[in-house]
Amino acid sequence: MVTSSRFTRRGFALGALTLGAVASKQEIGKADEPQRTAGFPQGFRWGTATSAYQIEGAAQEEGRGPSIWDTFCRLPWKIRDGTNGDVACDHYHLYKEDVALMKALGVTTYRFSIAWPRLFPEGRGLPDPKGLAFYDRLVDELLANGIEPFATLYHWDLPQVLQDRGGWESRDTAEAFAAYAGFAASKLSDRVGNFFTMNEIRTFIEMGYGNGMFAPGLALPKARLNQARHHAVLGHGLAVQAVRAHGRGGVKVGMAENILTGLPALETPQDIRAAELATRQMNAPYLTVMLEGQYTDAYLAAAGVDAPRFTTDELKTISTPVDIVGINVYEPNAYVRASDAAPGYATIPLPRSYPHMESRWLTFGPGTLYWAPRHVATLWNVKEIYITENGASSADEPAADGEVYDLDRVMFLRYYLGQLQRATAEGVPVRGYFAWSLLDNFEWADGYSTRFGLHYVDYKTLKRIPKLSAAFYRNVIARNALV
Ligand code: GCO
Repeated sequence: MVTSSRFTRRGFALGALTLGAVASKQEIGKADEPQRTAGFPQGFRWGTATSAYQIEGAAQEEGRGPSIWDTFCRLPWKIRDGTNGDVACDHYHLYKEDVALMKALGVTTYRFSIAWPRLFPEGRGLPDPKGLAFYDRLVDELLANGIEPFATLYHWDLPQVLQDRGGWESRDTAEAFAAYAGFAASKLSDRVGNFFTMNEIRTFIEMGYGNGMFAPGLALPKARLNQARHHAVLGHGLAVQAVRAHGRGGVKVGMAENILTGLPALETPQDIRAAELATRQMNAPYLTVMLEGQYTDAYLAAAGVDAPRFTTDELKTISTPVDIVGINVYEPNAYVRASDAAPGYATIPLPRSYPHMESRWLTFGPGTLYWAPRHVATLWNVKEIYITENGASSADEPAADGEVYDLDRVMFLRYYLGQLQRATAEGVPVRGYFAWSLLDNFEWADGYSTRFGLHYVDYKTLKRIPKLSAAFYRNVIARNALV
């Protein structure tokens, strides 16, 4: 039920693409006619997203402790190109330049992550003031440029010392995470108004503890895997409470989760209901338990004797009400049709010819960016949704003139954003969108071989080059609309 391979981790969509404005035959070619636009709500937040290990570099600097990714990258055959995040984009030193790139794009928000091992090299105990100082500088630079910071507290860089004591298999890790989260909120929430606890619990658990493709590289038996899932969502709930207890009044907090999205094969009421049911089940140990406070019966029945051990109190903690729900939206995960047989839906297979982006797992499904937030609003009555990540990999290379013409990424963004526009026009409460990513960066087990940036990074010189997609995105932001 829960997919764990990188290729299927996130599906496909052939749904009607309503781009708001489609030129009729007679209109085509009349260049002097005013352009039609498909607008976004006033005050819609446009941003970009990154994460600490993927861009910062400076891995040994200023007291930072090692994380599980530092360790994992040194194991043979784990990273496709044998690289690691020691230098990455060197954002730690070049952050001012990167904020200038954001300013040139015109974004009003930026989602970054804080490296837990910079603040607590030992995972817990005494914080390292030097680690915090970097985020102080970054936040101040963002604010000085009129960019609102959104901070993610955990984007997979667990302090190695905590992994040595069991990592997410241990309940203590959830407690340590909450202590760190409370500390970070106490120091930064005077300037950072929105916190995401964890990025994609599904991915770091399924890939890190389920199939071993990500740090810490474990492939646990089912019962232990289910327990690790449970401790991670528990850590989220404890951290929500800690951010509220130690942050300034009014601070907003939620999760940034990798939702698995079911798309209706046809947009009939029956298939739409089936897609909702499928989405609720596919997210049972993650978003569903975090937003409902219970594991679904189907999840527990499928887990059987391997089900996680939990208490009612823990379920309450896990589902501590959140202010914001962030969803990372990439590929469609299942196309579903209504079915009379339990569970009320049937998944239909993708045709072999179905298109994908440079990453094979990233099948092209613009409708995902409509259905994912719509399901979140319908299933769980969420009032403030953010698209915390959306973007595409492309085989980028500078052309002879030095420019990077990422036409496939431009196409991806145009069609996906068209579907997001459809959602907002229908009243789905999406408040903002963070493009993944500002820069090409360390793409986990793919190393630097896969590029997701709006800006090309030449890893020899660390020079950043805005791609065609950056110009496309800048226009969308400037007009708050798709043209
Ligand atoms: C993830 C992370 C990002 C990735 C991005 C592209 O979902 O894996 O949040 O760190 O780089 O999603 O794969």
